[in-house]
Amino acid sequence: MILDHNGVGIRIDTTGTNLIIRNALITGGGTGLWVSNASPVIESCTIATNTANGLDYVSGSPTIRNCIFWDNGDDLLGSLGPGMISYCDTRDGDFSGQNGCISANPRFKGVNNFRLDRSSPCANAGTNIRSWMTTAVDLAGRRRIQTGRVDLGAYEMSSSGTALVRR
Ligand SMILES: [Ca+2]
Ligand SMILES: [Ca+2]
Repeated sequence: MILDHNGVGIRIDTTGTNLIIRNALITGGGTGLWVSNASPVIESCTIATNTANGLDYVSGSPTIRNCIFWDNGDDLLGSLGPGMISYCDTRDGDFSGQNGCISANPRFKGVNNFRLDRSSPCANAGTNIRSWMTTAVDLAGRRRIQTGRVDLGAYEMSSSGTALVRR
């Protein structure tokens, strides 16, 4: 799913308690995700260049992992508990160094091209959730896990065309 919005990308309140959001690119004018009194799973998403905030957290217990929050007004806003977020890359550095989270330029391929460059620190930086990833594809239709470990964000770097292996 690519959500280029003008306002709030996805607003999750009590009616969306068990919502699962995967492999989504959320970008635009306003706030990407808004969570209140809900416990959604948000994984393998790229939430970038939202003019307000990436995630506006009010309350609830979301599970957020393997996501990139980059170049939003505030990437993560609100008092998220440390157990709610793992294996994410944020520009604002929230939770960096905890639960596999980092704060490093994801090296997108270009403006409005949120695929990862070969030098991206988000490559192979995620945690594999084999229950759904093994047979899944990324936002571009490529295998979700390549080179043995999932990448952060909605796009998996293709393993084809990688450097020759010397033996
Ligand atoms: Ca923040
Ligand atoms: Ca990978």
